[in-house]
Amino acid sequence: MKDVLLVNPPMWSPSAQAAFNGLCPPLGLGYLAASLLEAGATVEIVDLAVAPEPRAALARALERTRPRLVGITSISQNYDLALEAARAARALAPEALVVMGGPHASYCWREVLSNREVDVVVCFEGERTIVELLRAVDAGRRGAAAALAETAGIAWRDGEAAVQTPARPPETDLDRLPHPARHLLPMARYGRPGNIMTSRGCPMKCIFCISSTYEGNYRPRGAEDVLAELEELRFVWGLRDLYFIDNVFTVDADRVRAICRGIVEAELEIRFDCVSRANLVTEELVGWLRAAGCQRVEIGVESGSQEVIEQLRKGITLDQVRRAAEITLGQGLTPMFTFQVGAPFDTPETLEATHRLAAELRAKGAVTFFSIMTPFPGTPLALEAEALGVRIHARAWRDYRTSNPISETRCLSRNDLRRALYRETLAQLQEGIAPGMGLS
Ligand code: B12
Ligand code: SF4
Repeated sequence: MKDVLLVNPPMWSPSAQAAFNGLCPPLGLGYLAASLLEAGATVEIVDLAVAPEPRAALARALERTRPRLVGITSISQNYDLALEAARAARALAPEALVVMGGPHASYCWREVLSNREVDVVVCFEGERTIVELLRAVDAGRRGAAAALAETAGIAWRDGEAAVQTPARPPETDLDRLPHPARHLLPMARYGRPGNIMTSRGCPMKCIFCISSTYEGNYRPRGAEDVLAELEELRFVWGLRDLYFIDNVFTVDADRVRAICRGIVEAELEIRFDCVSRANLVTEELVGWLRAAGCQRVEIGVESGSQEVIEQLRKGITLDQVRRAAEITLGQGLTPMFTFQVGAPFDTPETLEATHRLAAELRAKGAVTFFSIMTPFPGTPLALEAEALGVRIHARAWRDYRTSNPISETRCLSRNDLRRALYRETLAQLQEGIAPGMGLS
Protein backbone atom coordinates (compact mmCIF):
# COMPACT_ATOMS: atom_id res chain seq x y z
CA MET A 1 0.00 0.00 0.00
CA LYS A 2 1.11 3.59 -0.66
CA ASP A 3 -0.23 6.93 0.45
CA VAL A 4 -0.01 8.48 -2.99
CA LEU A 5 0.06 7.27 -6.61
CA LEU A 6 1.19 9.92 -9.11
CA VAL A 7 0.16 9.39 -12.74
CA ASN A 8 1.59 10.79 -15.96
CA PRO A 9 -1.06 10.11 -18.62
CA PRO A 10 -0.08 8.84 -22.05
CA MET A 11 -0.18 11.08 -25.11
CA TRP A 12 -3.11 11.12 -27.50
CA SER A 13 -1.36 9.09 -30.21
CA PRO A 14 1.62 6.76 -30.41
CA SER A 15 3.48 9.17 -32.72
CA ALA A 16 2.98 12.11 -30.35
CA GLN A 17 4.23 9.83 -27.62
CA ALA A 18 7.33 8.88 -29.53
CA ALA A 19 7.97 12.48 -30.52
CA PHE A 20 7.66 14.04 -27.09
CA ASN A 21 6.59 12.25 -24.00
CA GLY A 22 8.85 9.29 -24.48
CA LEU A 23 11.80 11.60 -24.37
CA CYS A 24 12.09 13.11 -20.92
CA PRO A 25 11.09 12.23 -17.37
CA PRO A 26 8.08 14.19 -16.03
CA LEU A 27 10.00 16.43 -13.64
CA GLY A 28 6.85 17.96 -12.13
CA LEU A 29 5.78 14.56 -10.76
CA GLY A 30 9.35 13.94 -9.61
CA TYR A 31 9.21 17.16 -7.60
CA LEU A 32 5.82 16.31 -6.07
CA ALA A 33 7.04 12.84 -5.09
CA ALA A 34 10.19 14.26 -3.48
CA SER A 35 8.16 16.67 -1.33
CA LEU A 36 5.79 13.91 -0.29
CA LEU A 37 8.70 11.65 0.65
CA GLU A 38 10.25 14.48 2.65
CA ALA A 39 6.94 14.84 4.52
CA GLY A 40 7.09 11.13 5.42
CA ALA A 41 4.53 9.84 2.90
CA THR A 42 4.91 6.73 0.76
CA VAL A 43 4.68 7.37 -2.99
CA GLU A 44 4.79 5.61 -6.34
CA ILE A 45 4.86 7.20 -9.82
CA VAL A 46 3.40 5.45 -12.85
CA ASP A 47 4.48 7.02 -16.13
CA LEU A 48 1.94 5.82 -18.68
CA ALA A 49 3.71 7.78 -21.42
CA VAL A 50 6.46 5.17 -21.47
CA ALA A 51 4.39 2.14 -20.46
CA PRO A 52 3.86 -0.40 -23.28
CA GLU A 53 0.23 -1.01 -22.20
CA PRO A 54 -0.88 2.15 -20.39
CA ARG A 55 -4.37 0.99 -19.29
CA ALA A 56 -3.12 -2.26 -17.84
CA ALA A 57 -0.15 -0.52 -16.23
CA LEU A 58 -2.45 1.94 -14.46
CA ALA A 59 -4.82 -0.80 -13.29
CA ARG A 60 -1.88 -2.80 -11.91
CA ALA A 61 -0.43 0.26 -10.16
CA LEU A 62 -3.80 1.14 -8.57
CA GLU A 63 -4.35 -2.43 -7.37
CA ARG A 64 -0.79 -2.76 -6.07
CA THR A 65 -0.65 0.58 -4.23
CA ARG A 66 -4.30 1.03 -3.13
CA PRO A 67 -3.49 4.73 -2.63
CA ARG A 68 -5.28 7.26 -0.43
CA LEU A 69 -4.60 9.98 -2.99
CA VAL A 70 -4.18 9.68 -6.77
CA GLY A 71 -2.48 12.71 -8.38
CA ILE A 72 -2.71 13.08 -12.16
CA THR A 73 -0.88 15.68 -14.25
CA SER A 74 -2.13 17.01 -17.56
CA ILE A 75 -1.51 19.42 -20.39
CA SER A 76 -4.32 20.29 -22.82
CA GLN A 77 -3.19 17.75 -25.38
CA ASN A 78 -3.51 14.76 -23.05
CA TYR A 79 -6.36 16.01 -20.87
CA ASP A 80 -8.85 13.43 -22.26
CA LEU A 81 -6.50 10.65 -21.24
CA ALA A 82 -5.88 12.28 -17.85
CA LEU A 83 -9.66 12.13 -17.32
CA GLU A 84 -9.66 8.48 -18.36
CA ALA A 85 -7.00 7.86 -15.72
CA ALA A 86 -9.21 9.65 -13.16
CA ARG A 87 -12.11 7.35 -14.10
CA ALA A 88 -9.92 4.29 -13.63
CA ALA A 89 -8.76 5.64 -10.27
CA ARG A 90 -12.36 6.17 -9.14
CA ALA A 91 -13.34 2.66 -10.24
CA LEU A 92 -10.35 0.77 -8.86
CA ALA A 93 -9.50 2.91 -5.80
CA PRO A 94 -12.95 4.26 -4.81
CA GLU A 95 -11.74 5.52 -1.43
CA ALA A 96 -8.92 7.65 -2.88
CA LEU A 97 -9.03 11.43 -3.29
CA VAL A 98 -8.56 12.02 -7.04
CA VAL A 99 -6.53 15.14 -7.73
CA MET A 100 -5.57 16.73 -11.05
CA GLY A 101 -2.86 19.36 -11.57
CA GLY A 102 -0.65 20.88 -14.26
CA PRO A 103 -1.10 23.76 -16.71
CA HIS A 104 -4.37 22.57 -18.24
CA ALA A 105 -6.27 21.80 -15.05
CA SER A 106 -4.97 24.96 -13.33
CA TYR A 107 -6.73 27.23 -15.84
CA CYS A 108 -9.70 24.99 -16.74
CA TRP A 109 -10.56 23.90 -13.19
CA ARG A 110 -14.31 24.51 -13.54
CA GLU A 111 -14.52 22.24 -16.58
CA VAL A 112 -12.31 19.62 -14.91
CA LEU A 113 -14.49 19.60 -11.78
CA SER A 114 -17.64 19.11 -13.86
CA ASN A 115 -16.38 15.51 -14.06
CA ARG A 116 -17.30 13.72 -10.83
CA GLU A 117 -14.23 11.50 -11.11
CA VAL A 118 -12.01 14.42 -10.10
CA ASP A 119 -12.37 15.63 -6.51
CA VAL A 120 -9.77 18.41 -6.42
CA VAL A 121 -7.73 20.48 -8.86
CA VAL A 122 -4.37 21.80 -7.67
CA CYS A 123 -3.77 25.16 -9.31
CA PHE A 124 -0.19 26.04 -10.26
CA GLU A 125 2.87 24.91 -8.24
CA GLY A 126 2.05 21.75 -6.33
CA GLU A 127 4.79 20.73 -3.89
CA ARG A 128 3.37 22.22 -0.71
CA THR A 129 -0.26 21.83 -1.76
CA ILE A 130 -0.11 18.07 -2.30
CA VAL A 131 1.45 17.52 1.13
CA GLU A 132 -1.38 19.53 2.70
CA LEU A 133 -3.98 17.64 0.66
CA LEU A 134 -2.71 14.34 1.99
CA ARG A 135 -3.25 15.75 5.49
CA ALA A 136 -6.76 16.76 4.43
CA VAL A 137 -7.36 13.14 3.39
CA ASP A 138 -6.39 12.12 6.91
CA ALA A 139 -9.19 14.39 8.12
CA GLY A 140 -11.87 12.20 6.58
CA ARG A 141 -13.08 10.23 3.58
CA ARG A 142 -12.13 12.06 0.37
CA GLY A 143 -10.89 14.95 2.53
CA ALA A 144 -13.18 16.60 5.02
CA ALA A 145 -14.76 19.70 3.49
CA ALA A 146 -13.35 21.95 6.22
CA ALA A 147 -9.79 20.74 5.59
CA LEU A 148 -10.14 21.26 1.85
CA ALA A 149 -11.61 24.73 2.31
CA GLU A 150 -8.51 25.66 4.30
CA THR A 151 -6.03 24.38 1.69
CA ALA A 152 -4.66 27.26 -0.39
CA GLY A 153 -4.13 26.81 -4.13
CA ILE A 154 -6.90 24.34 -4.95
CA ALA A 155 -10.32 24.19 -6.58
CA TRP A 156 -12.86 21.63 -5.34
CA ARG A 157 -16.54 20.77 -5.28
CA ASP A 158 -18.23 22.20 -2.22
CA GLY A 159 -21.54 20.35 -2.50
CA GLU A 160 -22.52 20.97 -6.11
CA ALA A 161 -20.53 24.20 -6.57
CA ALA A 162 -16.97 24.28 -7.92
CA VAL A 163 -15.04 26.75 -5.77
CA GLN A 164 -11.47 27.97 -5.66
CA THR A 165 -9.53 28.64 -2.47
CA PRO A 166 -7.10 31.62 -2.25
CA ALA A 167 -4.03 31.27 -4.48
CA ARG A 168 -0.87 29.88 -2.93
CA PRO A 169 2.14 32.16 -3.42
CA PRO A 170 4.90 30.46 -5.43
CA GLU A 171 7.85 29.04 -3.46
CA THR A 172 10.32 31.90 -3.05
CA ASP A 173 13.38 29.80 -2.18
CA LEU A 174 13.56 26.98 -4.74
CA ASP A 175 16.75 25.67 -3.10
CA ARG A 176 14.55 24.48 -0.25
CA LEU A 177 12.75 22.02 -2.53
CA PRO A 178 14.13 18.48 -2.58
CA HIS A 179 15.46 17.40 -5.98
CA PRO A 180 13.06 15.38 -8.18
CA ALA A 181 12.67 11.78 -6.97
CA ARG A 182 14.15 10.25 -10.11
CA HIS A 183 14.55 6.91 -8.36
CA LEU A 184 10.75 6.55 -8.58
CA LEU A 185 10.78 7.08 -12.37
CA PRO A 186 11.60 4.43 -15.01
CA MET A 187 14.77 6.32 -15.99
CA ALA A 188 15.99 3.64 -18.41
CA ARG A 189 12.89 4.08 -20.57
CA TYR A 190 13.46 7.72 -21.51
CA GLY A 191 15.19 8.71 -24.74
CA ARG A 192 16.45 11.90 -23.09
CA PRO A 193 16.60 11.13 -19.38
CA GLY A 194 18.86 14.04 -18.40
CA ASN A 195 16.47 16.96 -17.91
CA ILE A 196 16.92 19.53 -15.16
CA MET A 197 15.06 22.75 -14.33
CA THR A 198 17.31 25.37 -12.70
CA SER A 199 14.75 28.20 -12.46
CA ARG A 200 11.02 28.75 -12.66
CA GLY A 201 8.99 31.59 -14.14
CA CYS A 202 10.06 34.20 -16.64
CA PRO A 203 10.58 37.97 -16.52
CA MET A 204 8.92 38.40 -19.93
CA LYS A 205 5.24 38.25 -20.83
CA CYS A 206 4.96 37.06 -24.44
CA ILE A 207 1.27 36.89 -25.31
CA PHE A 208 1.30 33.25 -26.48
CA CYS A 209 3.01 31.82 -23.39
CA ILE A 210 1.79 30.94 -19.90
CA SER A 211 5.14 30.91 -18.15
CA SER A 212 4.96 34.29 -16.48
CA THR A 213 1.45 33.72 -15.14
CA TYR A 214 1.71 29.98 -14.50
CA GLU A 215 5.01 30.07 -12.66
CA GLY A 216 5.02 33.76 -11.76
CA ASN A 217 8.09 35.95 -11.60
CA TYR A 218 11.48 34.56 -12.52
CA ARG A 219 12.86 32.53 -9.61
CA PRO A 220 16.37 31.12 -10.02
CA ARG A 221 17.88 28.31 -7.99
CA GLY A 222 21.31 29.02 -6.53
CA ALA A 223 24.37 27.74 -8.40
CA GLU A 224 25.34 25.45 -5.50
CA ASP A 225 21.99 23.63 -5.49
CA VAL A 226 22.04 23.32 -9.30
CA LEU A 227 25.56 21.90 -9.22
CA ALA A 228 24.54 19.35 -6.58
CA GLU A 229 21.73 18.11 -8.88
CA LEU A 230 24.07 18.07 -11.88
CA GLU A 231 26.46 15.86 -9.90
CA GLU A 232 23.55 13.52 -9.12
CA LEU A 233 22.67 13.29 -12.82
CA ARG A 234 26.29 12.69 -13.77
CA PHE A 235 27.41 10.32 -11.04
CA VAL A 236 24.25 8.64 -9.69
CA TRP A 237 22.54 8.30 -13.06
CA GLY A 238 25.64 8.21 -15.25
CA LEU A 239 24.21 10.83 -17.61
CA ARG A 240 26.44 13.02 -19.77
CA ASP A 241 23.82 14.51 -22.12
CA LEU A 242 21.69 16.99 -20.23
CA TYR A 243 18.81 19.34 -21.07
CA PHE A 244 18.27 22.52 -19.10
CA ILE A 245 14.52 22.89 -19.54
CA ASP A 246 14.22 26.31 -17.88
CA ASN A 247 11.97 28.73 -19.75
CA VAL A 248 15.09 30.90 -20.08
CA PHE A 249 18.32 29.54 -18.55
CA THR A 250 20.40 32.67 -19.11
CA VAL A 251 18.33 35.42 -17.44
CA ASP A 252 21.08 36.13 -14.89
CA ALA A 253 24.56 36.12 -16.46
CA ASP A 254 26.32 35.99 -13.06
CA ARG A 255 24.40 32.84 -12.13
CA VAL A 256 25.20 31.23 -15.49
CA ARG A 257 28.87 32.07 -14.93
CA ALA A 258 28.80 30.50 -11.46
CA ILE A 259 27.07 27.33 -12.71
CA CYS A 260 29.40 26.98 -15.71
CA ARG A 261 32.50 27.60 -13.59
CA GLY A 262 31.28 24.92 -11.15
CA ILE A 263 30.75 22.42 -14.00
CA VAL A 264 34.30 23.02 -15.23
CA GLU A 265 35.88 22.90 -11.75
CA ALA A 266 34.05 19.69 -10.79
CA GLU A 267 35.17 18.17 -14.14
CA LEU A 268 31.63 16.97 -14.82
CA GLU A 269 32.38 16.58 -18.53
CA ILE A 270 28.75 16.97 -19.56
CA ARG A 271 27.14 18.12 -22.81
CA PHE A 272 23.98 20.16 -22.58
CA ASP A 273 21.34 22.18 -24.44
CA CYS A 274 19.65 25.24 -22.93
CA VAL A 275 17.30 28.11 -23.75
CA SER A 276 18.36 31.76 -24.00
CA ARG A 277 16.94 34.95 -25.49
CA ALA A 278 18.40 36.94 -28.38
CA ASN A 279 18.86 40.06 -26.22
CA LEU A 280 20.87 38.11 -23.60
CA VAL A 281 23.44 36.48 -25.88
CA THR A 282 26.91 37.99 -25.40
CA GLU A 283 30.41 36.74 -26.29
CA GLU A 284 31.18 36.31 -22.59
CA LEU A 285 28.00 34.33 -21.81
CA VAL A 286 28.49 32.02 -24.79
CA GLY A 287 32.15 31.57 -23.81
CA TRP A 288 31.07 30.26 -20.40
CA LEU A 289 28.38 28.03 -21.86
CA ARG A 290 30.84 26.53 -24.34
CA ALA A 291 33.48 25.93 -21.67
CA ALA A 292 30.92 24.03 -19.58
CA GLY A 293 29.86 21.75 -22.46
CA CYS A 294 26.89 23.54 -24.02
CA GLN A 295 26.17 22.23 -27.53
CA ARG A 296 23.00 23.99 -28.54
CA VAL A 297 21.21 27.17 -27.49
CA GLU A 298 17.53 27.52 -28.24
CA ILE A 299 16.36 31.08 -28.96
CA GLY A 300 12.76 32.12 -29.61
CA VAL A 301 12.38 34.50 -32.56
CA GLU A 302 8.78 33.76 -33.55
CA SER A 303 8.64 36.11 -36.57
CA GLY A 304 10.75 37.73 -39.27
CA SER A 305 8.75 40.92 -38.86
CA GLN A 306 9.90 43.36 -36.18
CA GLU A 307 6.37 44.71 -35.94
CA VAL A 308 4.91 41.28 -35.19
CA ILE A 309 7.68 40.62 -32.65
CA GLU A 310 6.70 43.81 -30.85
CA GLN A 311 2.99 42.98 -30.95
CA LEU A 312 3.81 39.62 -29.39
CA ARG A 313 5.58 41.56 -26.57
CA LYS A 314 8.68 39.48 -27.21
CA GLY A 315 11.18 42.16 -26.20
CA ILE A 316 13.85 41.38 -28.82
CA THR A 317 15.02 42.88 -32.10
CA LEU A 318 15.91 41.20 -35.38
CA ASP A 319 19.40 42.74 -35.09
CA GLN A 320 19.82 40.93 -31.77
CA VAL A 321 18.73 37.68 -33.44
CA ARG A 322 21.35 38.05 -36.19
CA ARG A 323 24.01 38.99 -33.66
CA ALA A 324 23.08 35.98 -31.47
CA ALA A 325 23.56 33.74 -34.53
CA GLU A 326 27.01 35.23 -35.20
CA ILE A 327 28.16 34.91 -31.60
CA THR A 328 26.97 31.35 -31.02
CA LEU A 329 28.15 30.05 -34.40
CA GLY A 330 31.43 31.94 -33.99
CA GLN A 331 32.13 29.99 -30.81
CA GLY A 332 31.15 26.64 -32.29
CA LEU A 333 27.71 26.29 -30.66
CA THR A 334 24.57 25.48 -32.65
CA PRO A 335 21.85 28.10 -32.26
CA MET A 336 18.35 26.76 -32.70
CA PHE A 337 15.92 29.54 -33.59
CA THR A 338 12.26 28.77 -32.98
CA PHE A 339 9.52 30.41 -35.04
CA GLN A 340 5.74 30.42 -34.88
CA VAL A 341 3.35 31.04 -37.73
CA GLY A 342 -0.16 32.33 -37.12
CA ALA A 343 0.37 35.27 -34.78
CA PRO A 344 -2.84 37.35 -34.69
CA PHE A 345 -0.97 40.12 -36.51
CA ASP A 346 0.57 37.87 -39.19
CA THR A 347 -0.17 38.62 -42.85
CA PRO A 348 1.06 36.85 -46.00
CA GLU A 349 3.84 39.48 -46.10
CA THR A 350 5.01 38.91 -42.51
CA LEU A 351 4.98 35.15 -43.14
CA GLU A 352 7.25 35.75 -46.15
CA ALA A 353 9.59 37.76 -43.93
CA THR A 354 9.62 34.87 -41.43
CA HIS A 355 10.49 32.31 -44.12
CA ARG A 356 13.25 34.61 -45.42
CA LEU A 357 14.79 35.14 -41.99
CA ALA A 358 14.72 31.40 -41.22
CA ALA A 359 16.45 30.61 -44.54
CA GLU A 360 19.04 33.34 -43.87
CA LEU A 361 19.82 31.90 -40.43
CA ARG A 362 20.01 28.34 -41.76
CA ALA A 363 22.39 29.45 -44.51
CA LYS A 364 24.74 30.63 -41.76
CA GLY A 365 24.61 27.23 -40.04
CA ALA A 366 21.76 27.68 -37.54
CA VAL A 367 18.94 25.20 -36.98
CA THR A 368 15.32 26.40 -37.17
CA PHE A 369 12.16 24.95 -35.69
CA PHE A 370 8.64 25.97 -36.72
CA SER A 371 5.34 25.54 -34.97
CA ILE A 372 1.84 26.99 -35.21
CA MET A 373 0.91 29.61 -32.62
CA THR A 374 -1.73 27.94 -30.45
CA PRO A 375 -4.02 29.73 -27.97
CA PHE A 376 -3.39 27.54 -24.90
CA PRO A 377 -5.63 28.19 -21.88
CA GLY A 378 -4.28 30.90 -19.62
CA THR A 379 -2.33 32.76 -22.30
CA PRO A 380 -3.27 36.36 -23.19
CA LEU A 381 -3.65 34.99 -26.73
CA ALA A 382 -6.53 32.76 -25.55
CA LEU A 383 -7.99 35.22 -23.05
CA GLU A 384 -8.09 38.07 -25.58
CA ALA A 385 -8.68 35.91 -28.67
CA GLU A 386 -11.81 37.72 -29.79
CA ALA A 387 -10.30 41.20 -29.49
CA LEU A 388 -7.22 39.95 -31.35
CA GLY A 389 -9.39 38.61 -34.18
CA VAL A 390 -8.47 34.97 -33.48
CA ARG A 391 -11.23 32.42 -34.09
CA ILE A 392 -10.72 29.06 -32.39
CA HIS A 393 -12.07 25.97 -34.18
CA ALA A 394 -10.77 23.15 -31.97
CA ARG A 395 -13.26 20.33 -31.40
CA ALA A 396 -11.39 18.72 -28.54
CA TRP A 397 -8.50 19.57 -26.22
CA ARG A 398 -6.36 16.96 -27.92
CA ASP A 399 -6.43 19.21 -31.00
CA TYR A 400 -4.21 21.67 -29.10
CA ARG A 401 -0.97 20.66 -30.73
CA THR A 402 1.47 23.13 -32.15
CA SER A 403 1.69 21.27 -35.46
CA ASN A 404 -2.09 21.43 -35.89
CA PRO A 405 -3.80 24.75 -36.71
CA ILE A 406 -6.84 25.13 -34.46
CA SER A 407 -7.41 28.83 -35.06
CA GLU A 408 -7.54 31.31 -37.89
CA THR A 409 -6.55 34.94 -37.73
CA ARG A 410 -7.88 38.08 -39.42
CA CYS A 411 -5.60 37.50 -42.41
CA LEU A 412 -4.76 33.80 -42.41
CA SER A 413 -6.89 30.67 -42.71
CA ARG A 414 -5.98 27.37 -41.11
CA ASN A 415 -4.84 26.09 -44.50
CA ASP A 416 -2.52 29.09 -44.84
CA LEU A 417 -0.89 28.05 -41.55
CA ARG A 418 -0.66 24.41 -42.62
CA ARG A 419 0.96 25.50 -45.88
CA ALA A 420 3.45 27.73 -44.04
CA LEU A 421 4.52 24.82 -41.83
CA TYR A 422 4.82 22.38 -44.76
CA ARG A 423 6.77 24.97 -46.73
CA GLU A 424 9.33 25.16 -43.94
CA THR A 425 9.60 21.41 -43.56
CA LEU A 426 10.08 21.08 -47.32
CA ALA A 427 12.63 23.91 -47.45
CA GLN A 428 14.65 22.28 -44.71
CA LEU A 429 14.52 18.87 -46.36
CA GLN A 430 15.60 20.44 -49.68
CA GLU A 431 18.48 22.11 -47.88
CA GLY A 432 19.41 18.67 -46.55
CA ILE A 433 18.69 19.66 -42.96
CA ALA A 434 16.63 17.53 -40.61
CA PRO A 435 14.00 19.80 -39.02
CA GLY A 436 15.02 20.64 -35.45
CA MET A 437 13.22 19.73 -32.27
CA GLY A 438 12.72 22.14 -29.38
CA LEU A 439 13.22 21.92 -25.67
CA SER A 440 9.81 23.31 -24.77
C1 B12 B 1 10.09 21.49 -20.61
C2 B12 B 1 8.78 21.55 -21.35
C3 B12 B 1 8.56 20.60 -22.32
C4 B12 B 1 9.48 19.46 -22.58
C5 B12 B 1 9.13 18.41 -21.49
C6 B12 B 1 10.34 17.72 -21.00
C7 B12 B 1 10.02 17.01 -19.72
N1 B12 B 1 9.16 16.02 -19.76
O1 B12 B 1 10.55 17.37 -18.75
C8 B12 B 1 9.08 18.97 -24.00
C9 B12 B 1 10.01 19.48 -25.07
C10 B12 B 1 9.01 17.47 -24.17
C11 B12 B 1 7.73 19.65 -24.15
C12 B12 B 1 6.89 19.32 -25.16
C13 B12 B 1 5.63 19.83 -25.26
N2 B12 B 1 5.10 20.85 -24.57
CO1 B12 B 1 5.98 21.66 -23.10
N3 B12 B 1 6.74 22.65 -21.78
C14 B12 B 1 7.83 22.55 -21.05
C15 B12 B 1 7.96 23.67 -20.01
C16 B12 B 1 8.91 24.73 -20.56
C17 B12 B 1 8.40 23.24 -18.62
C18 B12 B 1 7.61 22.06 -18.04
C19 B12 B 1 8.27 21.53 -16.80
O2 B12 B 1 8.89 20.49 -16.77
N4 B12 B 1 8.15 22.25 -15.71
C20 B12 B 1 8.81 21.91 -14.48
C21 B12 B 1 7.91 21.16 -13.52
C22 B12 B 1 8.53 21.23 -12.14
O3 B12 B 1 6.67 21.80 -13.49
P1 B12 B 1 5.31 21.13 -13.95
O4 B12 B 1 5.50 19.93 -14.76
O5 B12 B 1 4.44 22.18 -14.47
O6 B12 B 1 4.70 20.62 -12.54
C23 B12 B 1 4.44 21.48 -11.47
C24 B12 B 1 3.03 22.09 -11.48
O7 B12 B 1 2.48 22.21 -12.76
C25 B12 B 1 2.22 21.23 -10.58
N5 B12 B 1 1.62 20.01 -11.13
C26 B12 B 1 1.76 19.46 -12.34
N6 B12 B 1 1.07 18.32 -12.41
C27 B12 B 1 0.49 18.11 -11.23
C28 B12 B 1 -0.31 17.07 -10.77
C29 B12 B 1 -0.76 17.10 -9.44
C30 B12 B 1 -1.60 15.99 -8.95
C31 B12 B 1 -0.42 18.19 -8.60
C32 B12 B 1 -0.88 18.22 -7.22
C33 B12 B 1 0.38 19.24 -9.08
C34 B12 B 1 0.83 19.18 -10.39
O8 B12 B 1 3.16 20.85 -9.60
C35 B12 B 1 4.44 20.62 -10.23
C36 B12 B 1 5.51 21.00 -9.24
O9 B12 B 1 5.37 22.34 -8.83
C37 B12 B 1 6.49 24.18 -19.95
C38 B12 B 1 6.35 25.65 -19.65
C39 B12 B 1 6.17 25.88 -18.22
N7 B12 B 1 6.69 27.00 -17.84
O10 B12 B 1 5.63 25.09 -17.47
C40 B12 B 1 5.96 23.84 -21.33
C41 B12 B 1 4.47 23.45 -21.53
C42 B12 B 1 4.06 22.56 -20.38
N8 B12 B 1 4.45 22.69 -22.75
C43 B12 B 1 3.41 22.92 -23.43
C44 B12 B 1 3.13 22.27 -24.64
C45 B12 B 1 1.91 22.73 -25.37
C46 B12 B 1 3.94 21.27 -25.12
C47 B12 B 1 3.69 20.47 -26.39
C48 B12 B 1 2.27 19.95 -26.52
C49 B12 B 1 4.08 21.29 -27.59
C50 B12 B 1 3.62 20.76 -28.91
N9 B12 B 1 4.54 20.43 -29.69
O11 B12 B 1 2.46 20.75 -29.23
C51 B12 B 1 4.65 19.30 -26.23
C52 B12 B 1 3.89 18.12 -25.58
C53 B12 B 1 4.75 17.09 -24.99
C54 B12 B 1 4.27 16.52 -23.69
N10 B12 B 1 3.77 15.33 -23.73
O12 B12 B 1 4.34 17.11 -22.63
C55 B12 B 1 2.51 23.96 -22.82
C56 B12 B 1 1.25 23.34 -22.20
C57 B12 B 1 0.05 24.20 -22.41
C58 B12 B 1 -1.22 23.44 -22.20
N11 B12 B 1 -2.21 24.06 -21.62
O13 B12 B 1 -1.30 22.30 -22.58
C59 B12 B 1 3.48 24.65 -21.80
C60 B12 B 1 2.79 25.16 -20.54
C61 B12 B 1 4.20 25.79 -22.55
C62 B12 B 1 3.29 26.89 -23.05
N12 B12 B 1 2.73 26.77 -24.22
O14 B12 B 1 3.07 27.88 -22.42
N13 B12 B 1 7.51 20.57 -23.21
S1 SF4 C 1 8.03 32.74 -24.59
FE1 SF4 C 1 9.91 32.53 -23.43
S2 SF4 C 1 10.54 34.66 -23.01
FE2 SF4 C 1 8.38 34.74 -23.60
S3 SF4 C 1 7.26 34.64 -21.63
FE3 SF4 C 1 7.42 32.53 -22.42
S4 SF4 C 1 9.23 31.68 -21.45
FE4 SF4 C 1 9.33 33.91 -21.25
